[in-house]
Amino acid sequence: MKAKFISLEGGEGVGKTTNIKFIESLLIDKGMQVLLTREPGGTVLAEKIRALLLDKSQESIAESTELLMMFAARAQHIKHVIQPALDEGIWVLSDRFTDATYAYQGGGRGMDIGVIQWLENFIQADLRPDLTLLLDAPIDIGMQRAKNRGALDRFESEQMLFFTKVRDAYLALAKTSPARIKVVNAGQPLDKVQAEIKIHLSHLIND
Ligand code: T5A
Repeated sequence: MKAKFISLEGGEGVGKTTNIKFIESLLIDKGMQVLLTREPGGTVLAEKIRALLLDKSQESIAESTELLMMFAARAQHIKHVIQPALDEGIWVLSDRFTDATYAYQGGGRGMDIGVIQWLENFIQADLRPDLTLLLDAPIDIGMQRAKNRGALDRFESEQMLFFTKVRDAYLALAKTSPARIKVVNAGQPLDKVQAEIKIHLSHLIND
């Protein structure tokens, strides 16, 4: 079977990191070779860009700078990690990908969607995830989980209105791409979240 590219998306603290490990173990049980990665990040240079993006102690980052840094990190990630893995038959699981740019920079920051689409086509050509699991939960649940985990980064320190726009943008994306983006109710206990994830994965594997 051709290797597939799966991304996990959602707001802060909804459980992407927790569930990506669950997905990895499900796929390994099915005999797939799996690469776990994340955005922004995934290569040495892209992880340096991530550290700059999440650091709130430096000069304020202009919105256009933030957008270009996301795509600069993504270009490295695709060239050095994602595409080579897929070419070798390795399934790729990414904790966030370009839907996060549409949700955070497009929805949250209000940046021009046309510019994001242009950058997506320029950087990715026709590379898109085969399946995107959008973990959706009320914002206060995710933020409480993130707070319990420790100090908040530059994005997590945004105001409620920002996260509302991000969540709305994600749900709008899911409506426009229902075949690729599957919404999972991440406000439930973990076993129920994982039961939903398992159903979506089995459809992908059996396709
Ligand atoms: N960004 C990223 C952009 O603005 N544009 C982009 O293009 C991209 C790619 C990256 C930041 O960059 C921004 C968005 C982000 O702000 P990140 O680390 O990927 O940051 O994102 P975070 O949302 O900050 O990731 P977190 O690690 O905080 O959250 P997760 O991974 O969603 O949550 P997780 O799995 O760590 O879980 C949080 C806690 O909740 C518990 C877990 O055990 C953990 O303690 N938990 C549950 N508890 C109860 N019930 C459940 N169902 C639970 N699921 C998890």
